[in-house]
Amino acid sequence: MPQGAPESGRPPFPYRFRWERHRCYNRLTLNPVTMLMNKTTPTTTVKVELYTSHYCGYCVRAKALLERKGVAYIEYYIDDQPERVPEMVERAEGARSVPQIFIADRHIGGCDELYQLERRGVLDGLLGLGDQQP
Ligand SMILES: N[C@@H](CCC(=O)N[C@@H](CS)C(=O)NCC(=O)O)C(=O)O
Repeated sequence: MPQGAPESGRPPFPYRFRWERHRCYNRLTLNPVTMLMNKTTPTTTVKVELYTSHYCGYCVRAKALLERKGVAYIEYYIDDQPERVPEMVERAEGARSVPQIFIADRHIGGCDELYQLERRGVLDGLLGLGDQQP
């Protein structure tokens, strides 16, 4: 058996670390599958999309804000789906950094812009949260 061969189905290092991180992120993500598994009820039906990558602190921060609000989002990991990159760049009008965030198909920008909207008190309105926020 080669050195570093998988134990109990785990990929060998260095893939193992990435696999662990992926699992960790997936646990945090309120994607439709996770919501079904955790029986999490979203607080809004507004479509929120994020283009993200692994090992991206800005992505984690952006997702954390949405999760605090109980907002479900669709996440496209561009390292797993490289075909999404041109799509992201086109929708984000040339921006290449991650995250790129869209609320109801409207381009918001990255993590900084998301938090800026929150500070200005307009994010909940865009998310359709109104008075229903927990
Ligand atoms: N100001 C941006 C910073 C995002 C950023 O720097 N993201 C890194 C990954 S954590 C990135 O995409 N770097 C590659 C690049 O800028 O092309 C935001 O708030 O989203």
